[in-house]
Amino acid sequence: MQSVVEGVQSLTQATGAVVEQLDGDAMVYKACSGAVEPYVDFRIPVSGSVSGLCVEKSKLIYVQDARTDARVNKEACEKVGALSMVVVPLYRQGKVISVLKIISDKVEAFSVQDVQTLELMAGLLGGTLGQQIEVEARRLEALGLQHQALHDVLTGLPNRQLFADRLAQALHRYARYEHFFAVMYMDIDHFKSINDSYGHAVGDALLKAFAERVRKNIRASDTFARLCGDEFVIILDVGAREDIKKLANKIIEAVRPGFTIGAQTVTVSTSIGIAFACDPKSTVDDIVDQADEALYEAKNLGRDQFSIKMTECEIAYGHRAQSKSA
Ligand code: GH3
Ligand code: MG
Repeated sequence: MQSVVEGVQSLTQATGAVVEQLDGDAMVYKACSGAVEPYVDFRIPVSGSVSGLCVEKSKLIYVQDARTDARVNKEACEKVGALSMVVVPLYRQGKVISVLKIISDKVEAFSVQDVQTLELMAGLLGGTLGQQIEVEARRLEALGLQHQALHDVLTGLPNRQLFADRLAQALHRYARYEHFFAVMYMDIDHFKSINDSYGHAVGDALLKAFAERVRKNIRASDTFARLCGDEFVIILDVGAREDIKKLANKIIEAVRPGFTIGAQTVTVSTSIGIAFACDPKSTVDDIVDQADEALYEAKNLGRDQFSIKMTECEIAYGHRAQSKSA
């Protein structure tokens, strides 16, 4: 598509060219060159635009002076600097869902030859362009569906399935390269009472705000997921064991100040259980169970704190980290 708009611009007097696609009640700039290059994804309402009219009437439209032509969307023309334009329909299986348009920053810029060139290109390429647009739309739809399947709707974080996949990858890296990592399992303290006191909607808003606050305290390269309810996990690359303790404290402290939700200020704390990757033969479930056990301990110790799952490997790792930093 990009080479078509660039080609048609260079073969005519155009200062810019664009392929627009019908999307609901808007025409969307899908491929742009020259003066309109910065406007990919720009949307203009179908009604009151020349491109919309071109789709509706399935015929070429030549606007000689955008300032005085009642068919154009004046605001959009000013934005992209179009004073004259020619728009042709692109046919795909007998239907018009997209257009090819050339624009100029001068009035009456286009010759009969320009118009013929544009029609010729549209005739030759219309079907192919339409097909490309459909393929692209399907690809984006598939990506959207895939994203939906692997992310939590409320917070937008990776869900349990994506977390398990990332944890399995982390375990492979650990087994192969001794690439150390830890899992932090966190659960909001007494979250049920928030739902009970303020209602489920406030509970939902709190979960979102909680996730956002935690996210600000970790690296983009860490996997931060919501497992279910008020349970969240982080897979972290670990430098030194002390780093993990510092980070756990940082998160616990970041959560303590109240969250403003509508007219309410809601205060919560969180408990954290930490497990280190220790055994190359560990499974995803082993690590999660260990972090969950540590979380249980943090809850039993009075909440609002973290606990680390002590295993032989973890102790060995602690020594290793100490000797590294010594
Ligand atoms: P604890 O300190 O032991 O963690 O106590 P808790 O009250 O937080 O207990 P627990 O973690 O077991 O309870 C989580 C509650 O979260 C239970 C459920 O009603 C609520 N919940 C689960 N999913 C959602 C959700 O999507 N939105 C809201 N608002 N509440 C949820
Ligand atoms: Mg809880």
